[in-house]
Amino acid sequence: MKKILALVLTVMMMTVAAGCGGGATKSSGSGSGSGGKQITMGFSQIGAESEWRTANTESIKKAAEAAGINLQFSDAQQKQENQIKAIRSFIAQGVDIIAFVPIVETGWDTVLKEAKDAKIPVIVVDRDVKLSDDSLYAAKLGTDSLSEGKKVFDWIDSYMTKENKKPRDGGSQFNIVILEGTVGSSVAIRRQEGFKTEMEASQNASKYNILASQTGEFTRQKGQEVMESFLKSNRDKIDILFAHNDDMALGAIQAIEAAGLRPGKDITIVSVDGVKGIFQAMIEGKANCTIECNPLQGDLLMETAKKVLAGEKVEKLVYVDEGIFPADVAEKTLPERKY
Ligand code: GYE
Repeated sequence: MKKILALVLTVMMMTVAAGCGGGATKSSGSGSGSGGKQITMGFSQIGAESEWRTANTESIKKAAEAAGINLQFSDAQQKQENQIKAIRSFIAQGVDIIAFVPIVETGWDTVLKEAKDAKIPVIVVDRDVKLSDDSLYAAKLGTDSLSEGKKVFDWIDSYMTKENKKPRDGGSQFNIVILEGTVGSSVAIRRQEGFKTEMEASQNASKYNILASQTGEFTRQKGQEVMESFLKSNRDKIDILFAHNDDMALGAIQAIEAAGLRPGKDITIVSVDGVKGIFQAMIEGKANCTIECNPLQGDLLMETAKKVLAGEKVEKLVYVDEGIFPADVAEKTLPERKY
């Protein structure tokens, strides 16, 4: 009797633990994974902070369904501790494989060691992790944030030159403000690094000055608030906004208009992601370019998971494809955008 009670309690605890960190949902994928047995994947998503993240989640859920993989999905609501709890509950449940988007790049060694000790392979998705031991993950899938940051500067430099722009304050430098992504995330660190190193290496480096740079946490609301503060102190000096994602750029556009300035004209705006909202803003002449960062990683994740579980060799690091979309192609491109 005691054994039955203990078993019932354990199952109840695991069910509750799997729900930690907000919306744990389970998709009842049909069909089978590798070797006939249906694969169960524990997936820890960081939250729903942007249009990009929503598209990333949708892609993963749809791909699990299509691949016949039983997805245990956990939403960490922007908290690393909820991700760690979710990964521990996946281990307790004995899932076949774990995948997660690391909200920040450090602090994962202990829990990934627990997964390794439990012989559960781990796939890192979208963002990057800093680990003491690369054997703690089977594969990393994502996008090249460093390259995205470099592309932003290169596009801005070519645009300011081609358009023969002049600094708004009559000085000799274009003043840049930057809305950074989540503090400590690999994406924010690398996009900033790529932008700055490309600017410093440029023959036009002396034409640019970073006036202010602050996190807008990848959200539209915070992007608007921080841009309001930038404008309060430097309304007539800002020439360029680099937003680490489109959502913050969209929030900043509202702040720029509220300050009586013309986004996309008085202030040149370049951001990263390529979500539909920024294409609409570019069509309206309120933004100038978006550097694509592809969230549609679901199919690649499921395919990689099946290979890992089948003991097949997989690339340790795979980047998904991404392009550059200036305003002059926005109208014809928007209809074919998938997110
Ligand atoms: O740029 C942003 C999201 O990790 C690449 O996170 C992703 C970033 C993306 O909130 O919109």
